[in-house]
Parts: sequence; structure tokens; C-alpha cells
Amino acid sequence: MSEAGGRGCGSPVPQRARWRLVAATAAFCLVSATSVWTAGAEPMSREEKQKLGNQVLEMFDHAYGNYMEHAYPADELMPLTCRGRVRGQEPSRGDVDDALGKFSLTLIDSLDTLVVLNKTKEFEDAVRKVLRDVNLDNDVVVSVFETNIRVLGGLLGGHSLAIMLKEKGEYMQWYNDELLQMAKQLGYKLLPAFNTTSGLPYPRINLKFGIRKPEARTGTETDTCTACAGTLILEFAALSRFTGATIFEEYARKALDFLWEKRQRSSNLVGVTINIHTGDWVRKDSGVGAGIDSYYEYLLKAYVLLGDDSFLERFNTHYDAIMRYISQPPLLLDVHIHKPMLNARTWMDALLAFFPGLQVLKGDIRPAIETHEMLYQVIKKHNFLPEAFTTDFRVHWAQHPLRPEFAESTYFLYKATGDPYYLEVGKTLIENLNKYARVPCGFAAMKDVRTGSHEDRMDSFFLAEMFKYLYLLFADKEDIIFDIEDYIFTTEAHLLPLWLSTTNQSISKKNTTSEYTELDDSNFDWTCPNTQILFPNDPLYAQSIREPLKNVVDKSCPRGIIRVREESFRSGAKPPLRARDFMATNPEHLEILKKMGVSLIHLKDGRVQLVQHAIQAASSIDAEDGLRFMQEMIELSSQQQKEQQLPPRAVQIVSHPFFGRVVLTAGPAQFGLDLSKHKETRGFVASSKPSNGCSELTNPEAVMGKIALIQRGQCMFAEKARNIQNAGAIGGIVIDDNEGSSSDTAPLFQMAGDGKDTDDIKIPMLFLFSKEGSIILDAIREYEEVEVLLSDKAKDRDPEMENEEQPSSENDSQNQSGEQISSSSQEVDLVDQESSEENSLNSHPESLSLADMDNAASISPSEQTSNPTENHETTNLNGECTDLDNQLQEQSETEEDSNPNVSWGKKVQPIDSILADWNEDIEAFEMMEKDEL
Ligand code: DMJ
Repeated sequence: MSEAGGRGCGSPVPQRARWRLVAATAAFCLVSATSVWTAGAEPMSREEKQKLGNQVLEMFDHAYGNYMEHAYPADELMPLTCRGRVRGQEPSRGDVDDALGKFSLTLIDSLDTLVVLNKTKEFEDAVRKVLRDVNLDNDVVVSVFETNIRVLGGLLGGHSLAIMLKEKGEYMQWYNDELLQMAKQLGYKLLPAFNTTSGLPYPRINLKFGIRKPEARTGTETDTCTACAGTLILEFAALSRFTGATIFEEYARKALDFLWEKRQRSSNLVGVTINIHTGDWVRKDSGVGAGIDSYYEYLLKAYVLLGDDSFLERFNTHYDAIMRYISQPPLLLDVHIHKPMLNARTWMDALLAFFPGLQVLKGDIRPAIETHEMLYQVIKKHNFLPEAFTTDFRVHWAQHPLRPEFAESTYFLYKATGDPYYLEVGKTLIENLNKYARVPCGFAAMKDVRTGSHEDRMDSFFLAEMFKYLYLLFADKEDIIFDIEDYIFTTEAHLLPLWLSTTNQSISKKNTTSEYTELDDSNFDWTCPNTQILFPNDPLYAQSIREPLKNVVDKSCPRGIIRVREESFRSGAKPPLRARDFMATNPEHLEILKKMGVSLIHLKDGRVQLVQHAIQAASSIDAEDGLRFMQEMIELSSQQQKEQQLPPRAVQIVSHPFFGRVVLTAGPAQFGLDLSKHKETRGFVASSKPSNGCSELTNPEAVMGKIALIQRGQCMFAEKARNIQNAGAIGGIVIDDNEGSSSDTAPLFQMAGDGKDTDDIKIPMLFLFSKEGSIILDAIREYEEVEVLLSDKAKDRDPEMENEEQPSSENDSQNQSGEQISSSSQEVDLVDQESSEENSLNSHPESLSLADMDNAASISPSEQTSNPTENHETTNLNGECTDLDNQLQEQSETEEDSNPNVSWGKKVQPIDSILADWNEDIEAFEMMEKDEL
């Protein structure tokens, strides 16, 4: 089947027939373009590709080897502390932990990666371990979605490749469907989750006790995410077709049918969250990223795997809506399902990076190239894709848990275009992973892409997906021991064989509500992207799409503003109203607001909310101005908020054997040397005596010229700082005394001064939670001499750092003690002042906080920090758009630096009617405030 499809791609067959061929072979007929396309970027030699492929293998060995050595049988590796993450033994991280079921998650998720990477022997060992050690009957509440895609998918992917190997006759000769039996056992364990009137599954289930039993400790949830309910069909159908037990496919189909029924009928979009009992949309915003992503993916792939036209029809209907409302190339922006012309956010999340890959499967290459290029620009700026970033490409949520979506899209785009540019992209991904995420014990997620600090986590999807896509990107057909084109990738990149489409087929439609309708030809409009259709006589096609976007991030300005401004200026109109100039008491300004479709809503609690409805604007130009005005308002309000916040800092261990590879997130101090303005401070660490640093040190000789470690508590932070400074320390690290505290789970903490003048404190002071602190303490125990770098952003970890001579602790350039230390004997209260520094938003009723803004979402504590880079980016944003922009920028800069606070409290227009009108939006926006990826 796959062979016929692969060759059929691009042949002059009727469109519908062509689509069917694509369906049979998934995205993989795209490979036919690969050898054709070499123009644009320089072709990469076979040697170079092999070198990169080998590098991927070595990286996988580092990740997998460390997991097996230090973490197995735990679910995941904690790469900073080099141990296993066992649920219940670590502070809870909330929903993220629901993926952990005490079932050796990483091992199961890695099974088919081992075969793809040609590690057949290791695969055989791993399967034996799974069969011997894994227990699926644990008293743990797990996410149904995560367990399905990672564990059920992992077992099925492992089974698929085990039987393939067995058939080849060399490996796995002993295998007797044991993984499939485990998968079936797990499938039955998940079924009670579907016991709802809607057929949508509960989001969580207890592996041992199910849902209903009192011991289950779950079953009270009312909502689930669309992707959670709509990402089951591939694994469940595969399970049914492998085993002949129809029930799994039936349940997954029923859930999909229900979601389809509940789509918003005028926009054909779905919301992010749905009530599993009533089917009401709980969150009515809609995008292609977090919460919805794989629902769309599974509709198209279900068509590919199962050959059921109704899935294609649904996908196409949604896809039209996505391209009409959400796709604003190169951006993909969430909208409101009832008012799809209204953007629901001004930021994008990293999960949407899978979408260009899905567009390749759909055959819609141009927007795929555009979005992918935009994402790549963001990556080049921050080394990784931050979890969320704004429409003007500033970091919105700075974390990056080594997500594979961008690598996935890169792979599919390479398959579709054969453009070596995508190999260079892959090379950059490899370099960045090694440079910034690699630690001695694996690869650590980025806590903050701006500082380069790490989080003690290495999610299982990193092994399931990242290494597969990167390896396949550089592999030639002969580098893989089986034909990858015979399989389809699940959302977790597990491999399911396409021959399932003709196995146990008759069971598929039993008891399902979906109606089969004969599809019209429009459903097959987009066919396999063959070179003849997509790149007509133009070998530079992909490059010509990318080229205009190559500076999109560096020279970003709000969408369409250049054109809009030019036009409006030409027609003699006034320059648009800038947020910083806005006065709520100025009737002219209120008139402009109205023209721009912006309403001012006074909330019951005295706050004021701004809501923009593009459709209410007087013209599309006014609508664009309104969007820009809103973005500026958000910026102003977040700047206000940031003024009270300091950004996180980094403590980087630079001595042997860490060589800068371990970067810890540190809280700043509101006193002492400001690391963002000065060169970083580097020195060996020494514990102070007394450990709390609350009195004159008894071991000044030990801390002299070093960075003193002090325990939190007993006295004020400023007092500790003075005591270690007087002893000659060049910096200080306060370690939290709350055992188990960690920056993974606690919001960023900043150390307050003592309410008095702290100008006498000249040394830098940073705060580490207990877990991060113990990483340094453990290092001292093991290596005695431990050198660290205190900075606002981790220094690049490159061979240079490893080669650097370990400077002595007396290193002059780092010793800032001499002239700067002045003794102080101020009296202080014997209380920690840390609690005085609440991370509160503005409480002044007349000021505007982010939470007040309609299209802003809530921010996590770690984001409530300012960053010099960000401010700089904001300046760039306006400074680099056009001459016109420059004029405006200069104009506003020469004006008095007006305070963005405006008289929000004054009622200047009747609001009851507006409120009534927009109640629905407010509700949705409130939901968004709670939004977390
Ligand atoms: C993976 O577990 C799956 O791809 C899922 O669909 C969403 N993304 C994560 C990794 O980022």
C-alpha cells in the first residue's frame, strides 16, 4: 500500500483518488519531493548528515543512559539532582505530575525510539524490563490523556515494532504479544473514565480504583480539555484492531462524535475546555495550541489510519475555520468561538509549533513554511521556544520543557520540500540542546530561556519524540532498519502500522453516532504536496516564502500597522492614539476609542476593563489601531507591574565536573550589587559560621574572597549580607530553610531590604530554594572546591569554559570586597522581612493591571518579573518598524514622560448597556485569566 501511495503521489490521477493514496501512506509520500529539492540553502553532504545523526544518537544515549542508571524504575529522571522522580516523594507540581503513574513512564515512552535509532539490542532489553518490572495497577490518579498518548501509545508502538522485528527473523523471536496484552490491560483500566452521559472521558482516573470507588480520589471533575477528550482514537482504534476488542475504538469514536456535535456551528471552531456532563463550552477561546492541538491532529490522522471519510470531512471543516480566523500568517492567534473575528489573546504558546507539521500532512505548505519560519526566528532569539510569546515576539512565559513540536514540524517540512535549509534548522536545535540544556546527568528543561536557568526535569516526551524526529531528519532510508513510511506517528510520535486500516475494519462503525456522507470533491482539494503542483518551475519556492519573514522577529511591529499608518497619513488623518497619551477624561480620546472598537468597562470592584471588538471598529484601519492600542496598554500595565519586580537571576556551577552546565534559578535581592548592571560575580563557595549569618562570622578566613552560603531565617537578609561582607565575602547565596522548597514549585522569591538605607551593601546577594541550594551543598560534599557564577543570565557553556583554568578564589577581578566594604552596625529587627515582598499586582483602584485587560491572560509568578532584554525588545519594536514609526516613536519620546496611570476610576460614559452586551466576553476572559498551558 505504502509503495503504491508513495509513487502515486504527484501522478496524474483524479484528486480524490490521490487523496486516498495519501491516506494510505500518511505524510510519507512527501518524501518523493526530497531528492528533487536542493535549491535555496546549500545542500548538506552525506557525511555531514551522518555526523549529525551520530550526534543525535550520542545525545539519546546520554539522556536514556542517565535515566536508566539513575532514575529507572521511576517515571522520569531529575537531571540536576541525578535521581528518579517518584510521585509523592517530590513536592507536587500540580497537573504536570498527572503523567506520572509509577509505571516507568520514560522507559515505555522510549521503546519505539530505540528501534528507530537502530538500537535493537537495547530495545529487546527494554521490552524485557517493561514486562518484568512495570505494574499498571498502582493506586495513583493519572491523566487519561497523558496515559493514553504516552503509555498506551508507548506500549502499542513497542508492540508494532516488536512484531516487525520478529517477522524479520533476527530479534524478538521470543516475543508473544506481551506488550499488547499490557496495552489491553491498560485500555480496560482507562475505560471507566468514559462513564459519562456525553461519552467524553473524565480527565483523570485512579489506575487501581477507577473513578467511582471512594478510594479513587477522583471523579468529581466536571471539565476536560478538548484535546484531552479528542486525542484517543489512534491508540484506542489500534488497540481494538490489534486485539479484536471493539470497545476501545467505539468509546473513542463516541467522544469524537460528541465534540463534533458541540462545535460552535457558526464558526465551526471548538473551545479549549468543555463540561463532560453538559457539553457546554467552559472556555470559549479557540486556537491550535494548548488544550486543542491534538484533537485536530487526530481527526486528520484518524482518516489516514482508519480510512473513514467522516474524519476527513470534520478535519476539513475545522481547517477551513482555522485558516479563516486563527491563521494570521505567520501568526496563529486564538479567537473567540462565538466572535471569531475577535482575538482572544495577544500571545501564542509553544505547543502550536506542531501545526506546520500537520499542515504538511494536509498538503498546505505555504502557511506551514511561514509559521515555521516565524517560530525559528523566535528560537534564534531565545535559543528555545518559550512556552508562550507575544505577537511582537517577547517572552510571555519563559519556561521551555524541551518540547519536540518544532523539531517535528522541521522534519515534516524537510520531507515535503527537501530543502536543506531544514537540515540547518535541525543542526541549530542540536547545538542549542547541547549548549544550553545538557547537564552531566541528562538534559534539563529550561526554567527561563532568558537567563538560561534549568529546571530539574526531563520529560518522557523528550525521548519519545525529540530524538526520533531529529534522527529521522538526518537519516537516509538505509539508516533505518524498517520502512518508516509504513507507519503513522501518534501525537507522542509512537508508531502505528498503516496496515491496521484494513484489519478488523468491520468493527469500526458499530454503535457510533457518526453519519457517513459521501464527500464532495472539495474535501480533496489539497492533495499530497507534490513538487509539480507546489513548486511549479520554481526551485526557490520555499525560500521565496521564507525570505520576507527572515527578520520578522527582530523587526517586528504589530501586524499591518505599517500599511495602515501609511495609508492613514496619506489621507491626512491624525496619527493613531498612543496608549501612553490616553486620558479617560478626554472626550476626544473616548471618541477615538469608540472608533477603534474599544469599550471601557467599569467592573463592580472598581477596576476598569478595556475590551476591543474589531468588528465594532469604524474601519479595518481603526480596528488595527485598536489592536495596537490594546497591545500598548498591556505593555504599559505590565511595565507598571514589573517596576515592583526584579527578574530572576542565575547561579551557574562552573567548576569541574559541571563546567557551567548546571544553572540554578535564583531569586534577586532588592539591595546589594545589581547583577544586571554589573559584570557577573564568580568565586568559590564557602559556608558561613554561624550558618544563618546573623552575627559576626566566626570563620572570616573561610569566606574571605569567596561567595558565602548562608541559611535563611533568624534575621533580616540585609543583616546577613552585611555580616558576610564584613568578613570579606564577594557575594552571598541565601539558601531556603524550608526543606523541599524548589523553584519548580514555588514562585520567584526576592529578598527585601530592611526598610533602611542599604547602600552600604555592595556585594551581590541571591536566593536559592532548598532544592537548588542542596545541589550546591551536595557538590561541595563531593568535590570540596565548588566555583559558581552569579549573574543575570547564564554564561554560554562551551568548551572554552571547560578549558578555562579554574581561577583561584582570590581572583582579583571578582573580588569586589576591598574598597566596597564598609562596616555597618545598624540595628535591625530580628525578623525576616521576606514576607513583606508580596508579588501582588497593583492594588490601586485607578491603576491598570494585566488582569484588568480583556485580552491578557493570567501570568505565572515566574513571569511577573521584568527583564531588561524585554524592555529593550519593546523599544526595538517601535524603533524598527518604519520611518513613520520612528517619527511616532521620537514624537512620543520627546514628549513629557507621562505617567501611564490614567483616571480609570471616573465614570465617563454609561456602561450598563456595554456590560450587558459583552457579558459573555467577560466570562470568557475571566476564564482566560485562569489559563495555564
Ligand atoms: C507531547 O506529550 C505530545 O505531543 C502532546 O500532544 C502535546 N505535547 C507534548 C510534548 O510537548
